[in-house]
Amino acid sequence: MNIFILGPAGSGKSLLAKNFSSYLTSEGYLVRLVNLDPGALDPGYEPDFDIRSNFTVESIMREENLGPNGAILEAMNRLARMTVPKFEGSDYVIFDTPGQLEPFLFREAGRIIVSGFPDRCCLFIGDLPALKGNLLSFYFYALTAYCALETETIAVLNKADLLDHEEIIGIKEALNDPVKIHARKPSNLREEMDMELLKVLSFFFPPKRVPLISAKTGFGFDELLTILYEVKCACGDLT
Ligand SMILES: Nc1nc2c(ncn2[C@@H]2O[C@H](COP(=O)(O)OP(=O)(O)OP(=O)(O)O)[C@@H](O)[C@H]2O)c(=O)[nH]1
Ligand SMILES: [Mg+2]
Repeated sequence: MNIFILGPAGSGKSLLAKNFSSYLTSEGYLVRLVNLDPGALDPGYEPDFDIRSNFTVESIMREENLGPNGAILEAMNRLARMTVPKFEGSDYVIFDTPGQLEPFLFREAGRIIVSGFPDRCCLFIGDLPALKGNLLSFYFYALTAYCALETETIAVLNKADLLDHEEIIGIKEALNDPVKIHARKPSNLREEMDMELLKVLSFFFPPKRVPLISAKTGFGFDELLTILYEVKCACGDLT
């Protein structure tokens, strides 16, 4: 299975790529690690394939006289045109991606890159301490990935080690019953809209499918792997 780790800047994609790969290896799987972030100075692991051996954001900036955002767009276009090794025969190939999500989600390049891999899914990583008061926008972002990439997407809340036990319980309760995100009855149209949207979004991201994890400590990795088994399951009933 090809697992694309996506998420906003600093959400913990690279650390998850590193530590979840080690976890899968320790579980007996054959794992390959691919760095698709041409802007990374040091992803923190030794990838089996590294896009930086073809180009970096910096080299494109110099060659094409572009700024950093233009260069990352050009990098993603180049990536969409090239052949990334498939590592067939591996159980899991983990792809680390850039924190600049726009070229992945709002341009053709992301879909072209991802759709080159038939047996695939995305992990959409959110920074839980930063998002805990705004899970709605996280769901929207994850849903954008799901729609744009036409790929099964698992919303994953990372950095759970930075929350205390009570906060974790509170978040789990809120995920299980999105309406509870509002402690009181909606008092205006905006709150009512949030509540209705959360109900709809929980259909795409069922509570049991939104693991709270820590890329740092490995908390939640077992749960994440179980969800990946379910995604692989041909039955398709993921609730
Ligand atoms: N406490 C804690 N820190 C984490 C966790 N995951 C990542 N971090 C820290 O968050 C920071 C960003 O982590 P990265 O793995 O570089 O995040 P990224 O999403 O790859 O960042 P970009 O590639 O720049 O978008 C680093 O300081 C990590 O050590 C986690 O689960 N818990
Ligand atoms: Mg990274």
